[in-house]
This record gives sequence, C-alpha cells and structure tokens, in this order.
Amino acid sequence: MGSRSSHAARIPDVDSLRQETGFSQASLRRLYDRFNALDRTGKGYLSRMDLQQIGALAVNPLGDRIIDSFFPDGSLRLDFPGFVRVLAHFRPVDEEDDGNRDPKEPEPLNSRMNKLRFAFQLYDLDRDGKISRHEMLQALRLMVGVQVTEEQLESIADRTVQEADEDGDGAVSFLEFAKSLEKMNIEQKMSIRILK
Ligand SMILES: [Ca+2]
Ligand SMILES: [Ca+2]
Repeated sequence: MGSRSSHAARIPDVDSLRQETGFSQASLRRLYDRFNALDRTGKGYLSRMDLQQIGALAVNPLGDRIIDSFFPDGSLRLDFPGFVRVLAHFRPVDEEDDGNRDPKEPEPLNSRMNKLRFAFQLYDLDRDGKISRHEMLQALRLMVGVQVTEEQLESIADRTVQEADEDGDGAVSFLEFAKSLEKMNIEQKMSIRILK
C-alpha cells in the first residue's frame, strides 16, 4: 500500500488518454485510484472477477457482456488504458465536453453514435454486423424476468426484430438498430456512474 498522493504522477500515458477518452485529468486520477482499488491484490491489471465488484455492472442484466467487452480477443488482463477506453463510452455527456470540438478530430467515445455502436456489439455476439432473431432472443433472456415463458420470449424477440427490420432480411443491422432507438435517450441510458 503506497501513498495515494503519488498515484497521479504514475498514471500511464495520461496525456494521450485524456485526449482519447475526454476524461479530465482529475477524473483520470480518480479512475486510476478506482482501478487500483479494484485490483485488490496489486497485480497491476484487472481480471473479470475484479470488475464484477463494480455495482453498476453487477446489477446490469447485460453486465457480463459489458465485462466481456473489456477483454477483447480473449485477453485475460485489463490494463489501465483499456479500462479507461471502455469506460469512456459510458462517460456522461457533461461539462467536460467543451462543445467546440474540432470536426477533423475523431468522434468522442461517449458520442451517441459510439454509445450505440457499443450497445450494438453487446447484442451482435457473432460480430457479423447484424442482430439475428436468435441473438435478440439470447439478449432478451438476460433482460426479462423469469416470469416470462419461453414462448412469450420468442414472440417478443420476433416482434422486436420485425419492428426494427426495415429491409426485411430477418435481422437488425446497425443502422436499423440506431433508427429504432432514435427516440430513446441513449445518452442517459448508457451513462454509468462508475465513480459512485
Ligand atoms: Ca450477429
Ligand atoms: Ca434488416
């Protein structure tokens, strides 16, 4: 257990992370403290089990899938930059955004489009760019309570896919997904206060 005040100086790549994620230096410092607190045994990285301590993920029906997205390509270790990059999608749009973004710069990770992309890949398990009926069913199974029968669930899955499926191929593309969520306040829905 080192002294907390020395953490700030040791945040890896703090300047490029600030630019990439939009987190302020103060937020990064708090996230770094959070990262180190989650890493209870001081390994220097986080495991799936470490992330399961985050309350907002533990209660989220898609929490396991969100945790998966911290570990792309089957890696088992999450370093601090990887931790912050995923969390940036959930960063609430707030006073840290100055509104004068250079249009030549890439879209911020917490933009509506990037939040939607992140949400989409939670459903599109085989990464073929479409949410199939089967994938919709699997997601709904996690999200709805046990009081719903399998038959009801299948009909909800069918209806959800049909309502979004504009080109009639029986699956939901990213554009169809984005369009069907047009009226939803995705910015608010996908803002997780990770720092309690
Ligand atoms: Ca798919
Ligand atoms: Ca379609």
